[in-house]
Formats: sequence, C-alpha cells, structure tokens
Amino acid sequence: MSDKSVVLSGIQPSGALTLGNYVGAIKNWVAMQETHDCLYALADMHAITVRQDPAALRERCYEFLCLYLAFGLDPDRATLFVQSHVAGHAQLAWLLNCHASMGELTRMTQFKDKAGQDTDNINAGLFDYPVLMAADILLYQTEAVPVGHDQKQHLELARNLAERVNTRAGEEVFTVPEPFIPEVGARVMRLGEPTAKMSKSDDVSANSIYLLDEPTAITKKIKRAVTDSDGEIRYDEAEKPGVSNLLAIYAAVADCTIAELERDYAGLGYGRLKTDLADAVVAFLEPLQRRYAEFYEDRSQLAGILARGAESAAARAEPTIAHAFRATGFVPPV
Ligand code: ATP
Ligand code: LTN
Repeated sequence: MSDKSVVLSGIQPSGALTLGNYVGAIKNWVAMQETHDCLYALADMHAITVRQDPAALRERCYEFLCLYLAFGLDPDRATLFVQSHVAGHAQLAWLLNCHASMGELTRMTQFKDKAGQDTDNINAGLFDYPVLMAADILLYQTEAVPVGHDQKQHLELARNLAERVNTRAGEEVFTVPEPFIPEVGARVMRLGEPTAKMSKSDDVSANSIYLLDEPTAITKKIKRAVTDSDGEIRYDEAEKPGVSNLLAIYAAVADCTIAELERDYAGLGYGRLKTDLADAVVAFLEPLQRRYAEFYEDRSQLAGILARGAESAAARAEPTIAHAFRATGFVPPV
C-alpha cells in the first residue's frame, strides 16, 4: 500500500461537463495524481437524484471517463471508477444515515437550491445526497478532497459524521477529511449572470462553456458575457463580478496569475479581453477534444479501465466497511 496521502473526489454525470468543473475540481485532480494516492469516481448514484434517461446516463459516464483521460488522468496512477460498481458506497451510506440528523441535512444549501428548482421531484435521495457523498469519502480513509467552493458545506458534514461515528464507537473508524479548494476559480460564474455559479445542469446553455463546445460557440458565448459599464479591467468579485469571472477563467486556462492579466490588460477594453480569452479557451480545449475523440473510439479500452478501477476501489473499501460494521455491532459474515 502506498504511503502517499489518500485523495478522493467525484463528479455526478448529470449533464455535460463545464469549464467550471475543470477549474474548480478536475484541474486539481490532475495535479494531485503526481503527489497523492488518488481515487476519482463517476458519481452515477448521485446523478439519479434528478431524473435521468437511463441510456443517456450510461453514455455520459463514458463521455466523462474520456474527458478525464483526455485531461491526463492516468489509470496507472489514479483509480478511476464508477461509484455504483462498488457496493460499499451504498452500504456505508446506510450506516451514516443513522448518524445524520434531519436538521443538519435540511440546512444544506444545495438541497434547498435543487428542491427549489424542481418541485415535482423532491425525492428522498436528493435530501440524502450529502450522506452518500460522505460515504464516498470516508470509505477510503480519505485525507483530502479536491472540490469547488460549492461543496464546502458537504465536506463539513462528512467531517462531522466521521467525528461523530468515531466518538460514538470510541475508536477511530474514519479519517477526518480536509477540503482542498483552489484559490482562484473555486466558483466559476455563469457568463450571462455572473452572480450565480456556472453549472452543468443549467437550462441556459449560453451561461456555460462546455468542455466539448465547438470553437465558434465558445467565442460567441464569451463575446456575449455580461460585464459592467466602467470599462476597467480589474479583479473585484463584489463590484465587478463579470470581469472578475473572465479573469479567473483566463488565469486557469492560460496558467497565469490574475495580477499578470490585470497588468497586461491595463488600459485595454473588454472587447480585447474577450477576444483573447476566447482564443485562450479554444487553444486550451482543442487538443483536449482531439484526445477525447481518440479515447471515445475504443470502448473495450474504456471498459477495461473501469473494470480495473472497480476491482481496486472495492478491495480498498473492504477493510473500512468491515471495521465500521464491527464497530456498529453487526455480526461479521461467516
Ligand atoms: P449540477 O448542475 O449537476 O449540480 P455542477 O456543474 O454544479 O452540476 P457538480 O457535479 O455538482 O457540478 O460538481 C462537480 C465538481 O465541480 C465539484 O467539485 C464542484 O465543486 C465543482 N464545480 C461545479 N461547478 C463549479 C463552478 N462553477 N466553479 C468551480 N467549481 C465548480
Ligand atoms: N456531490 C459532488 C460530487 C461528488 C463528490 C463525491 C465530490 C460525489 N461524491 C465525493 C467529492 C467527493 C458534487 O460536486 N456535486
């Protein structure tokens, strides 16, 4: 077993991946596989908390995997797997459910947002979503969880559940995980509404840059992005959310700092900033999309990667399930 610290993260295949998902999460996933023992999940069980077409959900899992591979996530260095392939996620979620309170789950802002958006389908899974996420994390004795800012509250819940179970059991069943949130780009905003988070399930596609968007669509969306009327290129989230968002995206795709951009664009207009940003995003995504298409061709390779990932993740989950069940008082299977 590796002596590197364990990292786990996941994304639910609930819509096409956006640049927000890359900047807030996947960018760190790629960097961390060099230095940590990483597990990255396709969180399909989370995705069914909103209604899914089964064939489309299956297809999207392959799409996500190809994008992960195209970004350079490497099945030889990180465990890439489908959440539903490892039974321990559902098993541990049940156990944790019995330690989570209705009150704390009711306070989760993501639940309040999503329940408010789709009032016809406020299912128990949507409410319980953060407990399943805590199970994903605690199942592997995870130390760090690379996510965007919106997941901070869920991480706090996972920490509380770990500490609560450890205290009640009188022994350390779970490692208490830490969030790992980027300093810049932890909250990429909608292009047309820069006070709300860019999100893959947004109905308005002009608000998001999808990782598989065509260059012309990217350019068009960025040109139409909402800015402000003072004309100054300066990072100030409160006063200038639109321009700040464009600068954060630029810094993430061009691997430079916001201070460098502010200096380079001092005195230039928003038109110029948008044209250059569109070029930078297209230059960043084009090679990615090419690699994506190559991976997508080879289904048997993809199936092999997922089989390997599931086997490795399941083996790693087993000791934690056994420990947590024993500490709870369950009779061990004979
Ligand atoms: P959905 O619309 O289905 O809720 P989403 O786009 O908000 O999806 P998630 O699956 O909830 O994405 O999140 C996957 C990861 O991407 C998480 O780590 C999350 O914090 C991060 N993330 C999502 N949107 C953004 C964003 N706009 N900026 C930065 N990080 C983000
Ligand atoms: N809920 C997360 C996706 C997710 C996740 C995880 C993130 C599912 N399981 C485990 C980190 C660790 C979201 O981003 N919506």
